[in-house]
Amino acid sequence: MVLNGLSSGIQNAVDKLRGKSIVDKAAVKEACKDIQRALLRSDVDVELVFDLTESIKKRALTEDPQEGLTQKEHVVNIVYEELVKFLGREKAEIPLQKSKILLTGTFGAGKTTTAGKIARFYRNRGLKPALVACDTYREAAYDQLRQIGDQIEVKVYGDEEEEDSARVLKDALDEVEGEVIIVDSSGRDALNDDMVEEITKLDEILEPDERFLVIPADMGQQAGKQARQFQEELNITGVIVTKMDSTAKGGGALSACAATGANVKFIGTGEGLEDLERYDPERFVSQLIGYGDLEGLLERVDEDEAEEQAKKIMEGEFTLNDFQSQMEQVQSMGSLEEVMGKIPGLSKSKLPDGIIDMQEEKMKRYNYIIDSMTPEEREDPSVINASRKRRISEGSGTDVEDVSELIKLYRQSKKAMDMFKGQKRGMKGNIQRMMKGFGGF
Ligand SMILES: Nc1nc2c(ncn2[C@@H]2O[C@H](COP(=O)(O)OP(=O)(O)O)[C@@H](O)[C@H]2O)c(=O)[nH]1
Ligand SMILES: [Mg+2]
Repeated sequence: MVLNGLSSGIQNAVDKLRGKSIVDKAAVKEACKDIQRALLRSDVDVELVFDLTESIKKRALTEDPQEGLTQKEHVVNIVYEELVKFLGREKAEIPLQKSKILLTGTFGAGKTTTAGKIARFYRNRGLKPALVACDTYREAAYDQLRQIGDQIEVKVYGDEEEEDSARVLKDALDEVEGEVIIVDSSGRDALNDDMVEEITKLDEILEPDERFLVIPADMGQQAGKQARQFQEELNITGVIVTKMDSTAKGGGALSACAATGANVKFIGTGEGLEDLERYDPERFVSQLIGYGDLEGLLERVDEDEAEEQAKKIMEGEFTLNDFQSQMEQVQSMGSLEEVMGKIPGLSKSKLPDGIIDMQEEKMKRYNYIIDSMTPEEREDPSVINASRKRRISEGSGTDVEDVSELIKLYRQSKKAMDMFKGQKRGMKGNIQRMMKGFGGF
């Protein structure tokens, strides 16, 4: 799981709180102790930890519960709100428009991998990305980026032979075709004069919209110091914290960045190019507390339609019509994988591979196929026999295999939905309502 030790520690604290019959001063204190322990283990700065638990204590013991909340819900809600503030407050804005992005960071931070992840992120949202390999420092850096580009079918510009990264960038810009230009650069052990000089040169040539500092989460609270330093020297516009999956120190890195005012834009959650999430503290804390983040997910879809769909899923009528409108919503929200990963109980491992790789092209084809079906077939795909399949494939200009593939994918999704349905109730609403649904307050 992405959040490692921090998640289980915080979840524990909240679960314990939830299990109490009354939440009094002693219970609040105990919860604060548990939260302190979890955060300190995650390498969060001691002073920050104490400030946080002080605020929680103070609010929990002095504020009256909002209308409609029990004392217990009230306290859990305060924990939630304070943690959100602590970990960054605002959801990262990533405008989907033409832009130029320069990546910087120390050796091994994850720049090159992240360059590919960002390219994939934009590609999946319908913008054409281009990658530029400006790491002329490390052996085979160009090859590494080119292989990444191949995986996601994004063109990589660069010159294996050229040693001057400024030259590489200039040449690339002369011929580059793409709406989002992502420039990878070379790192050093630390931000030294040599590196500042090189990045500054690239910066002048590129005139980027974003300068992202890539920081590995295993730096823990040291990430704050590094973010400040890069901020001062290179005027970074955002931070990407990588390797959230492979260290217990993610909480330290995120809270330290938040404390220095550095904007965390994305987090890296694995070695795969799909392992990138836009950073959203509310969603992140919902996950920490263990309630998934349906809220973050649903906020991006049409509310009424989402509710209607949620109801249908809960009632067990997940038809191809629902599948189709979900595909549409998903296309407007981000990759399906990203979306599914946010639904509690529907972790990646339970998802059929076909879903994860579903690309826009395929989605389009699937849409044509569903459009070519009769209303009866859409409501109940089990009536689709071989001759109907042929008719549908002809009508939609696709192959019979495509039709079979879609039906299979639909069945798998339905199964996943049924599983989800069995687990949880309550798809919509604010955190308090969500917690009611999940926790049995
Ligand atoms: N587990 C994990 N590994 C990552 C992540 N991002 C990058 N890596 C790995 O970190 C190593 C260094 O990454 P690279 O992109 O070459 O770093 P660079 O030197 O900054 O360009 C590689 O082995 C990557 O696979 C992440 O989010 N999670
Ligand atoms: Mg690199």
